[in-house]
Amino acid sequence: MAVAKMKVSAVLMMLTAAASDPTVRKDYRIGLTNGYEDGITGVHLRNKKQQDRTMKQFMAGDIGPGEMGCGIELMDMNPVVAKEKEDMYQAQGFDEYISEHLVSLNRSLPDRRDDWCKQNVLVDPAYLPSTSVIIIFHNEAWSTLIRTVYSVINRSPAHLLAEILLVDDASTLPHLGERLEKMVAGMGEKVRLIRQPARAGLMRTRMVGVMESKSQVLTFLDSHIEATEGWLEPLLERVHQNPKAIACPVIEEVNDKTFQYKFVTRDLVGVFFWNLDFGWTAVKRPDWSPYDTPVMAGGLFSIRKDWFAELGFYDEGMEIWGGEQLELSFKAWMCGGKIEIVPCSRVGHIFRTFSPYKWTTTVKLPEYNYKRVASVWMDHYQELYYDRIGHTGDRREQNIGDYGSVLARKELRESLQCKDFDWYLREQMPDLHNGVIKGMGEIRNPHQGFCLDQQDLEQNAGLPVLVFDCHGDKGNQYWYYRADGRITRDWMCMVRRRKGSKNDNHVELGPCEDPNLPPEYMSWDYDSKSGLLKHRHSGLCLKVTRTPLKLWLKPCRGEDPDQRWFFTQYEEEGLIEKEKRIERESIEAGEDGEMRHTEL
Ligand SMILES: [Mn+2]
Repeated sequence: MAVAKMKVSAVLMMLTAAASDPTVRKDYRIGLTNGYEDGITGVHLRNKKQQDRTMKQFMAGDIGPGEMGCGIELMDMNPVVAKEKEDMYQAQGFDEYISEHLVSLNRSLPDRRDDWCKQNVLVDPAYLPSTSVIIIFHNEAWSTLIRTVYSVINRSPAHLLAEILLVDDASTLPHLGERLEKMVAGMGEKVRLIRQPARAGLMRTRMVGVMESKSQVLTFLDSHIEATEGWLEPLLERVHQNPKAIACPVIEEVNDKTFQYKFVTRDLVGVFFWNLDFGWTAVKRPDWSPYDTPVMAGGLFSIRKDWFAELGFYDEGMEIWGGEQLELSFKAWMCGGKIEIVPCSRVGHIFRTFSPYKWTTTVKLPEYNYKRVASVWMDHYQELYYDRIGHTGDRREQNIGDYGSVLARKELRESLQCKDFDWYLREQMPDLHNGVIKGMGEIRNPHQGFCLDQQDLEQNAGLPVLVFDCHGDKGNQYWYYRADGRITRDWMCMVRRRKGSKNDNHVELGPCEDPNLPPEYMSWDYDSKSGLLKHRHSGLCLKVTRTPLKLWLKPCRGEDPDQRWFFTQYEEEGLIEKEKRIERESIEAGEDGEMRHTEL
């Protein structure tokens, strides 16, 4: 008896010892993280303090790692486990090891709603319509997929969640076979798994979900998200109030390395550039009320099914991924609807730094899809996109290439009697609309055969604008000259070297608007005859030298061949403005203006 008692107490001691330091595990030590920028306020600060407290609870051994959205870092790892972790990262594009082994599938998250949200409920949730949640996936990790589904079930009022449709786009990973079927079978009647026999891509796979759905309102989600408390009601309220609204939650970040749920503390709208890439830009909002966005990110939104049908659903002529959110955004606005960001609805999403997916398709993505969007919806402005692809100097048709038939999509647009793209730009993206483009393409000095060159990144502000041999591949040698005198890429402008700059070039990359500098400082006067490019503020002209290979601002000399610069395309009245004028004149001359959508 005495021996047995001793054994029991020894085991208890060991348990106590292990529990005394919750950061120590067999193969590593656990550290928690919850970093944010300084000066956050309001609910963001409140939620950060919650995360701080949760970290203390973890240290006390009261709670698991990752709770309340805390991030996790592993230290002093056993090298074998470290290798396994790295392999899992490479396979998924996020730290699946941490997700699988350390973060609960049911973890807690802060309530992200500002008090405003609770005081401004316009429709009693009892009277809101229910929704079908459609989640498509292809080779998603187990833990992130299940956590997605659990977060939706746990944080949606039961009467508003009609069903969750999991549509598998021909996954090949073993855990998504029978194991997933058993798991879903145990989730109750509301969760259904639908299989695609062959890889069909995002648009067609989502459409399978749409056709199978039973609710009037559809809600699309990615397969690696975490919904927070109260995420669904404000989305449904918006589509209930305006049947032609598309309502998007604020997409917060589930960090791909630590799985920290990170708060988005600024108000953002979705925008696009002439290469049709999507981006976010900050706006000032007085409160947490819904606000318009020109385009949406595309992964997460609610829409009424009848409105989606009227808009022709997705363009099923598109391949695999990319551009579908632009198409939906353009037509929603142009055909009488709207797109809104709903700050009271917050959903975390894992942003991958690379895509681990492989697909076989004969077309180049996302360009193939972008061309379909451009040709159907962008009227004259499609030329701005076409000019971004292919090779400088090649024929337009050769640069555009094939993008399938868009006849049915053009008929759809005609039948909906939509407004034109110029209206959309003016109303929704006035900066892009006002940024009349006079020159585009290379900025070439023919004497040296050099082109202006620099990578268009915000963090490149202060780097010299470079000159290299013209390569014709567009990219970093693709520029615009705007009617407001700016020489710009999509984000950044060429400006005179600013005070305190470290580069010894006379021109550098800088912001196109700088509250500390007069606009002339960022502006240039261009004479398309002489090729002189004169800095408006200093009156000096852009000059290149071969040795040293460098750009200067020098007194203007029309006879100096090293001061001559030419754009690949240039129109004094504006490139698109010229197209618009020609069309106007041909309509006035009695030609059939209705032809324009089908003729382009
Ligand atoms: Mn995603």
